[in-house]
Amino acid sequence: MDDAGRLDVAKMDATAIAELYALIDSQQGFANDGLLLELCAEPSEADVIISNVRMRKRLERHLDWDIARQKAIVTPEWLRATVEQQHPVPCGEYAALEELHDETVQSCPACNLPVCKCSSSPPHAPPSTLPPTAVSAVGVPKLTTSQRILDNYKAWYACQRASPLVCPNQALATELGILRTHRDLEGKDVNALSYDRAIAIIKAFPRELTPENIDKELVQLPHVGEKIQSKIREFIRSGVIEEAQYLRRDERFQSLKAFTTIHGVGASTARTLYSIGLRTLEDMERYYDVPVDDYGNPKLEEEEPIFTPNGRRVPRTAKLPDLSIKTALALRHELAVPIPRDEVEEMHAIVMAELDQLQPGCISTIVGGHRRGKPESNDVDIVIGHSDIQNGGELIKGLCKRLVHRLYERGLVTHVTHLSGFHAHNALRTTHWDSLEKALCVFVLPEDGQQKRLHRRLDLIFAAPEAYWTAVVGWTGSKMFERDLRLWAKKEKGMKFDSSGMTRRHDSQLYFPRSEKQVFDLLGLEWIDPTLRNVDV
Ligand code: 8GT
Ligand code: MN
Repeated sequence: MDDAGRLDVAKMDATAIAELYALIDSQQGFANDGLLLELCAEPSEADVIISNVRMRKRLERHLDWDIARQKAIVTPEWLRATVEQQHPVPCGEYAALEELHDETVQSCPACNLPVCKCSSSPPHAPPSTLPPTAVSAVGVPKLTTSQRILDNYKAWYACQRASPLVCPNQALATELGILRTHRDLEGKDVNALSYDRAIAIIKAFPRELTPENIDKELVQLPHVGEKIQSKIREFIRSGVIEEAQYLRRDERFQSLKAFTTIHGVGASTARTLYSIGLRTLEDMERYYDVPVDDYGNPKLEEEEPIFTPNGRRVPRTAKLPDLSIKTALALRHELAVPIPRDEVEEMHAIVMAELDQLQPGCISTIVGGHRRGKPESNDVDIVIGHSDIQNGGELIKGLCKRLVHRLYERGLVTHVTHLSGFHAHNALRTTHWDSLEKALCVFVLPEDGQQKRLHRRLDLIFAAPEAYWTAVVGWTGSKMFERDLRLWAKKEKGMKFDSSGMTRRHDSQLYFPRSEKQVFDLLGLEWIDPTLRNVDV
């Protein structure tokens, strides 16, 4: 929060700033009517600047006048009204400086929206042609991860450390990851977890480990026992871990690893398949009786779409096909292709446009690896909620199923594996699997000219308003970040945390966080940016 002084809005106190954060946070990923509020660190990048300063002289202490004249400069009331109405309100009435009233009107994003709020959008407009307009607000500093967190790499819990996507010792982390996967595939869970914890420490370690510094550095780090220390030393000395090199060539390791790439196949199923003699994914295709095309490639047992004479697809009425192991095998070549960021966003836009036709007012956040900054994802995870805090729970009950059926009718979803209804957050549950409405789907974008689109995995998670931000935190990951978050909540705070909610253990009181930041606040944790939650390899 170092730039607080620079931008702030001298007259705003901490509570006011916190409120603005929460307001903006509560709208993250809110793309209805083209509204997308986003904080930005540089006033020059903002469309809207929020300020309590009413005089030119004072504003100039914080902001270059030439920049100020190109922006809409409004009071915090503008943000409150915008969030309340879920639509950018005209800035003129909220101009912070009388002197800049006209400039503020000119730069007002409400007057520059692609679709006027007053007219409803045409029912068949292709969703991707209407990208949300970004409305940025400045004057409140962007949430930043503090230096204290960046320096905190020796902390016990992963949710107290900053873990970048690629760390200075990434090759070491990857090599340890092979050993971790091996322990996991062989059912040695405790051992695998030791590797997970050591890898997590390496991911947060801020400097390159070298033969010169290794002795001094290693002994100070938690979670790195002697056995793993010796593997790390071996890597730093020689550039490889011999056991990992051996495993890469080992037939059993290769087979088990290949089997578990198929959705629905865990380590123990993989071991069973190996024990009955299967070695390759082709063996597995034969075993699961996957049909093949004329060239011997696996193919889907898919019904042909039916079209009316004027080219409209006839809705399918049959029961939605299950995302079975057999289906995942038939689609394995497509599902193995990583999804670039822009395609993730395209899928999100299409899903939300369809959802808007079923239930207006929904909010959403793309979570998972995408949110942590991965350039490519293995699947797309979207948390969906409703902006109506009072009635949102009722409004989205059953919506997951309805959305998936609609997507299926449009040919956008081909398979789905898991639909579950809401259960109340259950504080006594011992496992971490949550109880929101979820659908794990296979999704395929409409054909783009001649280019056929690939089948993709899509996870939709519907959360009631009180569980929206815990779901966002819970599904942003990475896995070990989540694991330590639950452990921290339990051991250090006497709380139960999972994606479906947050309760105090002694009296089961349920909390209702209004933003992601509030989830951290309630857990007594400092903010960590999603891009610094890459605790796993
Ligand atoms: P990737 O999809 O590119 O491989 O990377 P990812 O997005 O990090 O992995 P993911 O397997 O899609 O998981 C995303 C996050 O959701 C992870 O942090 C994981 O812990 C979490 N997660 C599941 N399944 C479930 C679940 O059923 N409940 C909850 N609460 N979290 C889950 O993967
Ligand atoms: Mn994912």
